Amino acid sequence: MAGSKNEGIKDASNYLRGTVLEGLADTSTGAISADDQQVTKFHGIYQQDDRDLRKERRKAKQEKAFSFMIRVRVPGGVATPTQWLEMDRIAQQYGGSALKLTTRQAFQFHGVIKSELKKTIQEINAALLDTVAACGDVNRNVMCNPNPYQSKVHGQVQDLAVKISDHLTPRTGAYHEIWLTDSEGEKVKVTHDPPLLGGSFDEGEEPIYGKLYLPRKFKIVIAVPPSNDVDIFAHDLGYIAILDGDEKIDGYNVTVGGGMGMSHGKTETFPRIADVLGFCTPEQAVAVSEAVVKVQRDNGNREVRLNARLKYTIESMGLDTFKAEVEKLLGFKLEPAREFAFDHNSDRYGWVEDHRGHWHFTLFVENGRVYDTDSYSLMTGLREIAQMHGGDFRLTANQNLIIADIAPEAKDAIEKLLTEHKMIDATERSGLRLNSMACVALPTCGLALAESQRYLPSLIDELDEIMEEAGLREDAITIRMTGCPNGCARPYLAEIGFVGRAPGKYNIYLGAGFAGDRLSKLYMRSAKSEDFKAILGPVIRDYAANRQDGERFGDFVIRAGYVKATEQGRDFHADFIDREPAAST
Ligand code: SRM
Ligand code: SF4
Repeated sequence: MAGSKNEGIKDASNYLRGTVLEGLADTSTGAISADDQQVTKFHGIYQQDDRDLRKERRKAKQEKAFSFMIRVRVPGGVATPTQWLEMDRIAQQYGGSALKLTTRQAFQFHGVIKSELKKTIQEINAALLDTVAACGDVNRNVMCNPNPYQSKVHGQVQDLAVKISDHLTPRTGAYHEIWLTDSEGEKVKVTHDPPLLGGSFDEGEEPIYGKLYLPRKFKIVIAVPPSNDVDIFAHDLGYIAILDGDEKIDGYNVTVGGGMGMSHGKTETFPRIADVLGFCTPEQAVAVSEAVVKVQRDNGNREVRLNARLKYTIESMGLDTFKAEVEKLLGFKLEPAREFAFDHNSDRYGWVEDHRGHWHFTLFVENGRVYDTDSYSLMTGLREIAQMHGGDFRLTANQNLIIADIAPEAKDAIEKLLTEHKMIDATERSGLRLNSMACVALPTCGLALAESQRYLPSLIDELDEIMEEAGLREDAITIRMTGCPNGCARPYLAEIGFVGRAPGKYNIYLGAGFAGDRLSKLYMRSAKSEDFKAILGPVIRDYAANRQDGERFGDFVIRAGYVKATEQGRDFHADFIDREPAAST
């Protein structure tokens, strides 16, 4: 058939079955076939290998140290204490005693070996969570603003996230057949039988997606202004809640065509800020998601995978034509978009009391990594909180965690645990660190060109010396790093962004909007990590000395002429001024 290799794999997979079951039964290797690696992504599972071990394994003539990453879908990022405890236990048992909170409000386990993969998935399902459609060319985890204290409408937004997620979940029975069966093919008893997954084993049809699913991944978020903590403009489809007073949602502005991923040296790829398409009522929101997905299904580029995301479909169709196609499927016109304003895209830390007198604690989790070290028992502390917590946990889109809905009488006990395990201290980190994010990168990510989450913390130590000297310790500046240009920590929406090009070398981007509403611009290409202090020191000092009242770092670097503003993604690569890095000090 015509189309990219992945289209052929989807076509031949019989609605995402492939030969995964046979591959799992093959004990001669820790891997599965290349085609099945594409199929298992739709089930939330990625084959990886430990890249730190590649050299020695090659020398010893052993196959790579294969293992699997499992992504658990958590619509809206809400997990119960029981689910938290199960995620913790599964991480201890199968996932190297570490849990990852992702930039899309999901859990990830790394290092799960093939022989334990099926058991792990079954135990995740037994915890009333699942991994279906956490990855792959389908709609993924639906995100929403996680802050329950922000207004009385949070519950409505969370409900919509779950509704859209359920509506767009693939219906194939493949997930059941492969993961929720025993070696005889008999269905195993798990308490969570994802309700919308066809349920019947021979159901093959996909009413929304069809046989080839979408041309590429698809991401949906819901934001409640003024907080843009879900980075709405980075996603294929978004809903901006428009409130009627502080108790009711009047409807949503619909955004389309955001995305971060690009490839170095390929200017036909670029990050893009989503456009506002119009306004819909709460009752219309699910239908809008289906219509947008279908227009992308039928018009997305299936030949060239690099240009298959919705952002490129909109660039090639034009926004007006795209909108007309969506409205044709809907059978009604979207209303004109309403006024809205965002003021930040990162999280707000510490204690907040809500309108019912309940408490919520937003905890800084550096790069979303939950694990214990000799000096910081984060994982143990959160386990002890989960054992006595009567509210819930909320994963944020900035890889942090809200211990939410704490009754007034339980607050002291939770605060005691937060203090004992030094989690309270974590919220007192510098402004730069609290607004930082790094993607996974090495050693598990097969696409990483440079370090990210293992490097950013020490870079922030260095930059904080400059910030402190300049009197900026408490100042919030968003800083994000990724190990490659795919943009998993949304670096092009950070005021300072580092994007890996090679070991120890990064592109530096400056000038994104603090509210996540403007893309950054390349400031220096392939800068060496040992030069970062010398490169950024003068800019930070200039900002401290010459900023205007309330001026954000991202706005200052544009006004001061360090970079030109990027109006929209197609201009992302324009106006780059090639500079030599300042000499190292
Ligand atoms: Fe991502 C691929 C990790 C959020 C854009 N991403 C990957 C893979 C699976 C690598 C691969 O394909 O082999 C990474 C696995 C690394 C590992 O070892 O865990 C990976 N992405 C992540 C996570 C875990 C980063 C993190 O540190 O939190 C995030 C998981 C989110 C989730 O729960 O679903 C993650 N990825 C994102 C985001 C941010 C977002 O969506 O808000 C983006 C940019 C937004 C976007 O989609 O445009 C993102 N990831 C990509 C891309 C580029 C897509 C593109 O359009 O070009 C790839 C590569 C690809 O798809 O081919 C990718
Ligand atoms: Fe891997 Fe690149 Fe994503 Fe980082 S940005 S996790 S290196 S794909």
